[in-house]
Amino acid sequence: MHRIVVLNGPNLNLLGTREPGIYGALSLSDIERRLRERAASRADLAFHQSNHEGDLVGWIQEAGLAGAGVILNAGAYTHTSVALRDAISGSGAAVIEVHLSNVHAREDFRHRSLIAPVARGVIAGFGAMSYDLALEALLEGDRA
Ligand code: CA2
Repeated sequence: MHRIVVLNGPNLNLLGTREPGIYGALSLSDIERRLRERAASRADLAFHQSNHEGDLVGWIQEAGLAGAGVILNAGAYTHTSVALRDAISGSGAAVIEVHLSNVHAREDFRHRSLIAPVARGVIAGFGAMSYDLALEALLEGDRA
């Protein structure tokens, strides 16, 4: 069974409450539910959210040690965090960076990701489906 850890960074706990025009109407629990339905018997999913950078660093390190794939929406830390980048490269975890919104169609400061160069790939702009696509990419990548 493939192990996949889904990590969500700061403010993503607010999904579904505000800014539906940018992030969609689904809550993070809704996203978790649809991802678990899609994964079904194909992957063993763990799902976490934290507003604290160190929590995300810890979960990435654990995933690397466990050989689990990671779907990471690092939120605003995407654009600022050397610590998350170092955790990914240092742990060897296979990470797919995801975003609900198309960050490249937004403010300039969202165009730069410190994580993208050490990620397997980046999926942005498809709302909750960004997570679905990342799941498929991780499962397909394991078959390649
Ligand atoms: O599009 C994404 O998934 C982002 O990672 C979301 C982050 C943003 O900083 C990134 O640039 C792109 C922000 C998440 C904040 O989510 C909220 C949801 C509802 C209300 C307020 C914030």
